[in-house]
This record gives sequence, C-alpha cells and structure tokens, in this order.
Amino acid sequence: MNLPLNISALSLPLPPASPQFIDLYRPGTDAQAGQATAQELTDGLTAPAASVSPKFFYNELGSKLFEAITGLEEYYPTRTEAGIFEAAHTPIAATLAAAGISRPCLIDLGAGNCAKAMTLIPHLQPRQYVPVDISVEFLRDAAEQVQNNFPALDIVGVGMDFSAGLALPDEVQPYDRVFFYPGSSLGNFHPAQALQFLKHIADPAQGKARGLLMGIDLVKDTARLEAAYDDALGVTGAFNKNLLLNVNELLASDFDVRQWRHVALFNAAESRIEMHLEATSELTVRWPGHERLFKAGERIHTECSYKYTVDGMTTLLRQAGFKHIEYWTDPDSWFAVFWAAV
Ligand code: AVI
Repeated sequence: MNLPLNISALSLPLPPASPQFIDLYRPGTDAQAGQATAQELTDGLTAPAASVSPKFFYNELGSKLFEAITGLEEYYPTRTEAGIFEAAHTPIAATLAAAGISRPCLIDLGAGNCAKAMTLIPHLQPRQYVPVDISVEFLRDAAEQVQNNFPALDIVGVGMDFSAGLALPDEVQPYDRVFFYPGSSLGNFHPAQALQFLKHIADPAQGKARGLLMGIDLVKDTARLEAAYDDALGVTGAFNKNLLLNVNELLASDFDVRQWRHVALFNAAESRIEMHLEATSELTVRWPGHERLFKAGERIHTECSYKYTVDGMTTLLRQAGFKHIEYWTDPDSWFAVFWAAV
C-alpha cells in the first residue's frame, strides 16, 4: 500500500544536534580522583585555621543557588557586567577583529548556565564554543540550552577542574582561542595564584590562547560589597552552607548545616570579601579516619573574592605577559571588562 507523502513533515527544520560533551572531572566515580579530593578536603579541614576551597560550592544545588544569587538585588556584579557587554559588544568585537580574530574558538571558563556567553555569541560569532565547568551535570544541561539557541554552533562542553590545569581535549580547536572568564571569578584566586593562572593563559605553549576576555569586580564602598555577599533573603548563606553538604557527599563526613552560621566581611587590608562558616556551638565533625573539634565561634574559611582597581589588574595582566590591554567599565566604575591580547 502506498502511504501518502507528508510534505509538511519533511520540511520541518531538523532538531539541533546535541553538543559534544567530554567529562574529565570524576571525583565521585574515579577512585584516584576521589582520593585526591578527600586528601585536599582533609588537609583543609584539619589545618589550624580550617578552610575549604570555593570550588566545592559548585555541586548541582550549589550551581542553582549561585544562579539565584546572580538575580539578587544586592548582587550587582552579574547585571553590571551584563550592562557593560550590552553597551560595549561592538567595540569588543572590533578589538578582536583588529587583533585578527574574526571567528574565535570561545572557551568559557566556569561557564555555569552559559548565560553570559549566550549574550555575546551573536556578536563574536565564534567558530566553536567550549563551555568548561566543574559542575558537570549542570553544564551538560546548559550546553544543551546553548545548542537549542544556536543549532548550527559547534559546541564542545568540558567537565573539568581548570584550577588544576588548562589541558583541554583534542576536540577543542587549537587556533584563535579566546578565553572568556567573566563574573570576576579570577577574584576567587589569591593574587599569587591569579598571576600564575594568567601566566598560564598568556603562555601560547600552554593554552594556545590569542587573548583573554575577563570580567573583574572593582573596589568600592564596604557596605555595598558586604551586602552583595550577605543578602537579606539568605541565599548566599544557603550557598555557603551547601558547601558542607557537598563535602559530606565527597568525604562521607557528618556536617550538620544547622550548626553553622554564614559570615561575610570585607577585609580592606587584603582588598577581599571573605566568606566563612562559623560553628554556633562546640561540635565535632567526623569522617573516615579523622575527626575535628570546632569550638563555638571557630570558623571554616570558604571563599575569598578579591576586588581590584583598574590599575592593579592592568599591572597583573602585564606581569602575566599579556601585550595589549583594553578595558570597559559601567558608569559607576563598579565593574570592568578587560581584553588582554597574548
Ligand atoms: C563566582 N564568584 C566570582 C562569585 C564571587 O562573587 O566571588 C562567587 C560568590 N560567592 C558568593 N556570592 C557569589
């Protein structure tokens, strides 16, 4: 029997291809990676001044809580940076073009929900988009979203901890690489580590970069800075405490989030916001082979968020070896977007 040919069905647009995805971050499933993570966490938790790296904020719930933070009234960085990109996308694209980069391979470090890159993609017209994040499942969904929005775009999602190195898989194009590092995430490194990281990007033998497009939060009044990290709704407090749930998962520890208080303060001498978790009473935390007693009021340092001046960041970029530096700011000079060419 001849079936009637459905012409309209044949002319429907094809669904977008799925992005490629390469997962290089497996602390929960890969025994060796799991051991290294457990050791790193144990070292921090048993140090006289306890600390946990801020990278442990970003399990799936942590990424969602961070996404919520970016929408808070008090958290000005995200919308201020978005305003700069909105106002300056033409000069930014022209600056890349002047450097001979017309269709970059855009490598989005700490891509999260990829929202920032999605606003830039129409203007920068990347040949390939490479979102990179430690929060693997969250990134997988975000990369799908980007593909839905840009069906023809070549996307290679990479799940990895890039604080440990920038060795990208072979699927990432080796030419015209532009590293995109928005959101002032560089501020979460100590300045010496930030310099190392920038040197790494500026070294063509390492990341094969042509340049770096980066957002940096600038020094401003203490009250505004502290409100951004201690919002009235308590979302940042939940984000901070969720780190303990992630540690429980990775280390099989028994932190009880109800016993901890969120603390955020601006350390002016170091030009950084510090986030801590403070024990509300004396308590003991246990995990396989270890335990730690915390006195009431004792803290775990969970994050530094350094705030730079334009001059300070320009100096750091030059020290790292970048040759040509430009920047754009908002009208209040709260935030800056830097272009640094290799
Ligand atoms: C990802 N990073 C740049 C954020 C910051 O502002 O340092 C993380 C954050 N911590 C608390 N709120 C947001």
